[in-house]
Amino acid sequence: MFRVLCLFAAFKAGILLDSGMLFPQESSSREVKELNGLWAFRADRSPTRNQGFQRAWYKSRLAETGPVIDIPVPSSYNDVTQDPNLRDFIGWVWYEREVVVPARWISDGKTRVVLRVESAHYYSIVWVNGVKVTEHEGGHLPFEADIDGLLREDPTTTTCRITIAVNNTLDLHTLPPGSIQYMKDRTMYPEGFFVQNTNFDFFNYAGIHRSVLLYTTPKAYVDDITVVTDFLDSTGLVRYNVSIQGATLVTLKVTLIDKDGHCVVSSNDTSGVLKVVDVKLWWPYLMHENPGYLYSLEVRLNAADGTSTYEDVYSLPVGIRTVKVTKNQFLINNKPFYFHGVNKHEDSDIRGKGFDWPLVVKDFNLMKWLGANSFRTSHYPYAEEILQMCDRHGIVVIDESPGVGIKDIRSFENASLTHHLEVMDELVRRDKNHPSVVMWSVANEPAAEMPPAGFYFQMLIKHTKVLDPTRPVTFITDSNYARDKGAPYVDVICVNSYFSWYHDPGHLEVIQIQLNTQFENWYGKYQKPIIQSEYGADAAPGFHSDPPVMFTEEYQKLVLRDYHSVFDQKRKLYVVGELIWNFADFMTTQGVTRMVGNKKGIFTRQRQPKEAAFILKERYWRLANETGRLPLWTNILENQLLKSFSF
Ligand code: BDP
Repeated sequence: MFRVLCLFAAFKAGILLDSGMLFPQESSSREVKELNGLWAFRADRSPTRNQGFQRAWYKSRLAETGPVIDIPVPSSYNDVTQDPNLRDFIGWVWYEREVVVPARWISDGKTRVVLRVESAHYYSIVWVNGVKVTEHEGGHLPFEADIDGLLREDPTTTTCRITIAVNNTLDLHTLPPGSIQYMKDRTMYPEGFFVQNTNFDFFNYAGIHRSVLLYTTPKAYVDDITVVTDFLDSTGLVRYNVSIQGATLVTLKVTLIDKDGHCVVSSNDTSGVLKVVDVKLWWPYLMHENPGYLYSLEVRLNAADGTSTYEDVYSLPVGIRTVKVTKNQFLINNKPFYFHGVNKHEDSDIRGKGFDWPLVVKDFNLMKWLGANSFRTSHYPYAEEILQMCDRHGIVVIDESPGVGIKDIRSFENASLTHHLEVMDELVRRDKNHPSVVMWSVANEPAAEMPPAGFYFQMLIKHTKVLDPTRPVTFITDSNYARDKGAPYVDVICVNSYFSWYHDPGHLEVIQIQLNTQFENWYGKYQKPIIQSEYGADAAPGFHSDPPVMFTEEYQKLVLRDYHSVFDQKRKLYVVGELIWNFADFMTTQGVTRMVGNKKGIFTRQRQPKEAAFILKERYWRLANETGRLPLWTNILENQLLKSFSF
């Protein structure tokens, strides 16, 4: 009973945004039309970047107001042409695509048509047939507009012209923050010269990075579903809440279906607790023989108004699991979970941050090859399709907001905090139902020592816990424990450190002592579980030296080895995870410390292993063997692996 009460408490908190953001899905009542492919494109190169608005480029076909080029969606626009000015462009760019809308979507009067952009970086304005339908701030989360009303205004035309203007400029109150600096000295810089300054270490790729699509629902529809899960002995508990739009008189049927398609339990209420006998829990990869078990929650709605009847069907994948934190453990389904994983970026050759299925599948195969059971979405929310893969494969996720590079004191002002809170609303609203997401990270390495940081993080973390009281919250720190104003409020301490790299470069002999001190200090002060959320070293692939020097593959391997020996002592006490920086090399802005990007990947940007990858692979499989239960097929592989290493 107490558990059920807790589940109810979780629900009361709710989500503050007033509409849902369910992933678009085809069903017997819904259609999806992807608008991916080539879009017409023009960067507004006028000195003010404002010509597109002055000349109302959205009012007619883009090709009628000037030259256009082909740009693929999804993709960053930066690396697909030979034009250096487009690679480094700052300001408004314009995308346009015409689409034929099925006539029945408009003629039947019962259909809601939604235009959805999964992500466009950073600020977007959207027009349909020249009429503004929405605008959105933030480069990593979806936004939508209902457009059927507009389409019905002229039912004779089924062609609709979608224009999206996207601006990548970052200022002190955006997330991530940045600033524009104008260089006015004409003896040194050309007319109109300016730069975008940022305090983060990845290329500010821009454009429409994920799918754009049209989808339909009936006018009366399932707007949102929230599930929170628990279990008692062998009975699973799925507390659910369905929110409906477009009708008040509805009948509802909610059915939980297992993987074999059998109905497990059902209900006719819009909210309640479903009891699942002989529950199959959702387990992480390498913690159980059968990881990533998903039920499906089918919600079927029937509604009527004076003239029409409506039926809507939506199926939500549901993994039944719990997450808890003690003072020295991270528990999944009440069992200690040790994160042995990676930090990633959405980043690859040519595509930049553009979503790409072959890349996603390759990365999952590499993570599984490595024996990684988790990753952090450094330093922004990733595509929801990636979280769906995590749900299915049992890869555990620390879900991070784009709060990276908050270093200027003005970025702690109210305007920034308000936006940061909104971003957390959007993030939790999108990702709350993913069993793979086990913790929210509100920021990476903010200037936590600045006076306003304490209030800022207290607000942010409190707010996130109200949005979702069922998951722990953290922010990632690189500060000294004594200066860190956020640490008192987090559930898990996540620390980044680069001993023998940014500190004492070249001195491998400091790693063990400094890492030991780091852990003892943090744990001594806060008595909370600790994750080493970043550590690593750059290695230019193919660079070798013995004795090792920085930037060689040997040096990267030795840094890992020394960190690992301390992790092995502390993981028996209170260290609950280690995430290498980084899974793969990635692009950064140009600078003297970066040679064609950041080379701390254990894989190259093309996803080929450096020597360090094999060190990590050996370690992660060994950890999995000690801490988890491997599936049958991995035992066979593991035996082969053990034979090839001498421990
Ligand atoms: C960390 C940052 C990460 C950087 C990394 C590095 O969190 O974004 O890429 O340093 O310098 O402090 O490689």
